[in-house]
Amino acid sequence: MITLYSWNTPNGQKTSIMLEELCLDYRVEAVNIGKGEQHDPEFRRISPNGKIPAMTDAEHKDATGTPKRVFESGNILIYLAEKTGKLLPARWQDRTEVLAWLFFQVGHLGPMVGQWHWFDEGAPAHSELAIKRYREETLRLLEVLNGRLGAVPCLGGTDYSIADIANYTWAKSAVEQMQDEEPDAIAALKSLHDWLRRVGSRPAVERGMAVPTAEQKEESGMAGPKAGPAGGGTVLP
Ligand SMILES: N[C@@H](CCC(=O)N[C@@H](CS)C(=O)NCC(=O)O)C(=O)O
Repeated sequence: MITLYSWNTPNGQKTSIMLEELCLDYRVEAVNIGKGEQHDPEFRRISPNGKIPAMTDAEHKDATGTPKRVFESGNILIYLAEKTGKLLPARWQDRTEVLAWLFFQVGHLGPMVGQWHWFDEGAPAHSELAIKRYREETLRLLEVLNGRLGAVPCLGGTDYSIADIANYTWAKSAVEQMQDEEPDAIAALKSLHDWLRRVGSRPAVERGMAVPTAEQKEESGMAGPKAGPAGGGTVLP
């Protein structure tokens, strides 16, 4: 049995969409990052960097009977693709294109949108320079996606893959966030909008976007709020 530790954020939703696409049996532990549950020492044994999403897979246990841990959302997508032989092509010419767009999200789109969001809404002090820098970079990355999707139906080429899943949640969030500020620039991204509609209408994507549900949050047994610096604190093995 797989256990997914997650919350309703683009990185978390990437992994629940993947599990839904693969029709795998999994249970959800909701980790309320607004309350600091990501700093729980028990959780950090699974996710050493104190971030969601993370996962355990009881199909593979070590000598002590501890299920295999899998952390970092991009790694989770690759792990699940390799476990099932789905959504990541085996042919190297196709695989390298899918992985390129996966890493584009992990290294560019996610961090830029995340920083833009934080400087715009979460930072204790206003920095126009930082907001401008991350907003412009986000828009540029959306334009890169739009260019690619003008040439091929899916980011990896012809087939839907983990590259589409990874970029979907972040592109959706960025487009929604930028719509009011840059309406003309966002409206011009026709191929991106078409892809967002196509990916967003997949039943597995709709289900994955809703995880953790209110019910899953209620059932989760995290010990409660924990004090701890964002992304810092004691490093556990
Ligand atoms: N590189 C990581 C980033 C994960 C990440 O930043 N997760 C955020 C939610 S989207 C989080 O856990 N934030 C809590 C915190 O920073 O304390 C991944 O792709 O899994």
